[in-house]
Amino acid sequence: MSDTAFTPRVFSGIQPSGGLTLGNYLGAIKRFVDWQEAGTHETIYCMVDLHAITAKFIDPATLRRNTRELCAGFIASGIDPEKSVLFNQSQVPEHTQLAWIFNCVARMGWMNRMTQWKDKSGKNAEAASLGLLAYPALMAADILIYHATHVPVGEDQKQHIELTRDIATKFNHDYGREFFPIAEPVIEGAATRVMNLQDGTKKMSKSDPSEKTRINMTDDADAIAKKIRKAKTDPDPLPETIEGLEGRPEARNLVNIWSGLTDQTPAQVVEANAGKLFGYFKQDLADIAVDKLGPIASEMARLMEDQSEIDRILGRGAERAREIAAPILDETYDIVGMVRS
Ligand code: AQP
Repeated sequence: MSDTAFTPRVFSGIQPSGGLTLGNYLGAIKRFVDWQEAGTHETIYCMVDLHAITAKFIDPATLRRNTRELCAGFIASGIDPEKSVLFNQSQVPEHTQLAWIFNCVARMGWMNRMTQWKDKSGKNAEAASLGLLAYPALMAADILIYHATHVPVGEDQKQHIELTRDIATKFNHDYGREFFPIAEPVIEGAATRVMNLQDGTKKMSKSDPSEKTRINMTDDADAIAKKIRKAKTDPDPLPETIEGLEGRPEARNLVNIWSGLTDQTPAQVVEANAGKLFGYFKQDLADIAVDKLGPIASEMARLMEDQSEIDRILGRGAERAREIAAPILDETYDIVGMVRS
């Protein structure tokens, strides 16, 4: 395997820790589809089920359902399992095998500095799982087991990609080989950080206890419209220019969502709606959201009726993933000095 020339390859994953949100769709899946359609890179997308059990206990039936529903969400949004490799992480054991090597490369100080670890372990880090602390090393393995060169993610994952780069750099340096690529995070567009509908300073999250804070990709038209109508805003109308949204996080968030759904820039959205009261803006935004998301939700429901077909797609995806991952793991073991007979 060449030490310097890496196949242009995109990898990204989503946790089946709950139902897909509009944040996951705009910040991740919609952009995964763009990479797939651009055809410039091989595209590999994963349901990271091993990550999903790091933060809190998930009932096994729920985890299985979430994983299949996430797969349906990928496909309904435009990921074609023939064009992209689509699979769940636990069916490709090379991820955890490489993660062990990376656990021995990463330093405790690096892991302790991760903001997601600090946020999710909260005030009682002693009670958090070891898996939650090690999460970014597994994520580095998810990416590097495919020698991925580009990783499209939302803003919140930037620090983990930086850690992936640090792990690759240290491995390459320690073993004196340019074996792992230094993967580039790709964080683009207006909707890389979709915020909570009730608090514009917090990220929209699938595990937030309140349903009102997020739009789920399985929500029906009524639920979408209601959540947008009830989204928190301030009393002022839309400003004349984008600068007028400064210090108005909830207003900015709705403009970003409009932008993400329509592919207009936030400045164009503001210009087209200047002076409009939020009551009307939210009504129009609800119509746009229902129009875009409704067909995805219906297709997800249709796909979920045939779970054996979803399992077949995941099984085939895992086989294709292993064809890439297994030789990279073998060579890693060889570089590290594990006897292979
Ligand atoms: N609100 C968001 N805006 C933009 N992008 C987002 N992503 C997540 N939330 C937003 C992006 O979606 C991809 C998959 O994320 P994940 O499911 O692996 O984990 P997460 O970032 O922790 O997402 P959640 O919804 O907040 O999950 P929980 O609640 O389980 O922690 C990533 O590219 C992420 O950036």
